[in-house]
Amino acid sequence: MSTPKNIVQKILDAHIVTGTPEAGNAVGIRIDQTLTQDATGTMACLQFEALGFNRVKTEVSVSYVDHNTIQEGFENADDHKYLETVAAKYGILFSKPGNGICHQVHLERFGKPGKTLLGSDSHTPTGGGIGMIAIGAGGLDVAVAMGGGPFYLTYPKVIKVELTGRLRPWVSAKDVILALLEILGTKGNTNVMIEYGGEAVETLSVPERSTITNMGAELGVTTSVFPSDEKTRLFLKAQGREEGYCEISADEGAAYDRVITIDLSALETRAACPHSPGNVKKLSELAGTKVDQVLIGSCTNASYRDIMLTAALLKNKKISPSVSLGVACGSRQVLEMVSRNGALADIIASGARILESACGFCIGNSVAPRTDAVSIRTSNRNFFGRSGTSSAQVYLASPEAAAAAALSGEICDPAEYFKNDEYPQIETPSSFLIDDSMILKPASNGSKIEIFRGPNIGDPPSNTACPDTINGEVSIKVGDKITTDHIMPAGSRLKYRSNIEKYSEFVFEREDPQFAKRAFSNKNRDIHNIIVAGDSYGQGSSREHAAICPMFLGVKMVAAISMERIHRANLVNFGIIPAFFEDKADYASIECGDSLAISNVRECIEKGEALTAVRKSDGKNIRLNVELTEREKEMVLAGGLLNSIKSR
Ligand code: MIC
Ligand code: SF4
Repeated sequence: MSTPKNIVQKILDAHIVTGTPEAGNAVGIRIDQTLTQDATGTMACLQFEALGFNRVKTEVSVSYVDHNTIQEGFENADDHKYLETVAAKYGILFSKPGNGICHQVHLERFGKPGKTLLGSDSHTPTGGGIGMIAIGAGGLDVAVAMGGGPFYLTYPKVIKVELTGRLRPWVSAKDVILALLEILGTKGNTNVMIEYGGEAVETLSVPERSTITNMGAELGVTTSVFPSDEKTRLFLKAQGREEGYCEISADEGAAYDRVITIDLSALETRAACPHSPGNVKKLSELAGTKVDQVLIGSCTNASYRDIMLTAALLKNKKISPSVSLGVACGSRQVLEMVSRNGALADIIASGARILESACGFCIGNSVAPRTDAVSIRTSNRNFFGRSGTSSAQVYLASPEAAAAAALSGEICDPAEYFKNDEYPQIETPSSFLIDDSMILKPASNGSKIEIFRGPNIGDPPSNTACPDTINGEVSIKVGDKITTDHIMPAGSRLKYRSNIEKYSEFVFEREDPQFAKRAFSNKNRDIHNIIVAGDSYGQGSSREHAAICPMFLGVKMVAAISMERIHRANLVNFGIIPAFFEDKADYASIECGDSLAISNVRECIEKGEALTAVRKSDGKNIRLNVELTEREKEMVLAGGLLNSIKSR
């Protein structure tokens, strides 16, 4: 009899094209579906074009416009038109602005159990709620997958999260993932996938499962997946897509690297406190904190269930006069359904602002809170400054907790606040309102489609080959858990996503406003910039701009204690060496401005040997490990993936 397999192994093994499926091995997998969004998609599509593909080769590729929908100035509207024409030409479905957030819409209209999905957004694992292996990656990796190329990853260790019991009223899926964040934290979970199982799985609807897998991104795991079962079938049926259903469960006796049990009946409501999704506390400990702003929405908690629940809690009540409440449905499907059934009117009547079905506040491009405000949100990230206001204190919690805070004006336990009310039971509808008219189909023959290129659209940026001697300077030294939001701010800077030269002016803007100027001047004097970082560098988003813009400024190496998966891959894709301190004490001794000379760089990389950086001021030797697969070595040496493909 063959060895029993868990769900991760079943789906991955059915998609392997290169490598041996053993934890720690580099493998390549076939990608069935891709998604891109506008903030990363323009670069992904420029790269798709530069790679010379003439049609997507996946089963489904969808290009969503959901991030830069404010369209302040012409830049983003130009990007969107570019994306629309590229989609029409190359066989990609195009989801227009207003149709909803990529992950929510993808779950509703395209996700299929057993399939692989690669998305140029770190919350692509939302698809794990419907039984997919859904992975976030940089745009270049997604461009390759759209063209039919494999996606390379480390075959993961699998942690099983066994769910027992049943959620008590007022405790919700958000509290499950916050509890797991409390256990596993936001760092040290690279090359791991999480598989949910246990008797409680059947008590959670697909959107609730997706809230959990969505925020698995904050753990730093490659993805998270739920079984595909009767609940999955009913969800697909209600979306008119039952033919896409197949059952997927782990084999009896399947092995796991670790098992964590969470008893849902014992869970209490929680919130992630400023400034990390891993800084989790029980709501009872935070009760009484005055709240200025409440925002319900994002790809984590803006499903039909979440918005209906919000409406039920706000019905016939008024929010606290001191609170500004904003509600954004995750998709147009949700928005139209709650408009037609009257729930939206209950939300409006409570005093809420209705926001567009888009990323909006979550990416910090609108509704920034006032100075020193306390903001409680149902989204997934509360990194420093991400809301658009550096002094704001952002908490992440469930829609139940958010609604209670909006009504009372302070953080409180919803079970306590609503103790005289019945907990609203929101059933998954037997049929959702289906209208795909905002998803444009591509031309069957794209040869006649002309691509629109506004003045903002340039060529994809290029890099030079890796030098043999690094004449380096530590142009910035940062601490632990530096996120891509620290490296490459989004919010009001988002509109420059397609203008690398301009966007590069804002690298590490909040850490050190002089960094970009200093790095650029080093580059002009042939000094190679080195970023020095602590533990878990590059947490958070998949934005490859956090590699592209440093590359543009002449950064050749990031030397860190540890690094997160997507960001490390993006550095390699753009020819920046990811290096690791052999001795952590060297991290402590290095200072910004130190000159570091590294010789025989190419040879050491080829042979997989550690690099030795010599500090000019005192001659100290600092050993830096560079662990790369053969494929990655080729990319780093060539100065990035595009160069390595061209040189082949
Ligand atoms: C995010 O939530 O940080 C984003 C904005 O969706 C990013 C993508 C981006 O920066 O464009 C992500 O999660 O990958
Ligand atoms: Fe959009 Fe926020 Fe989700 Fe990122 S996390 S995709 S910005 S809603």
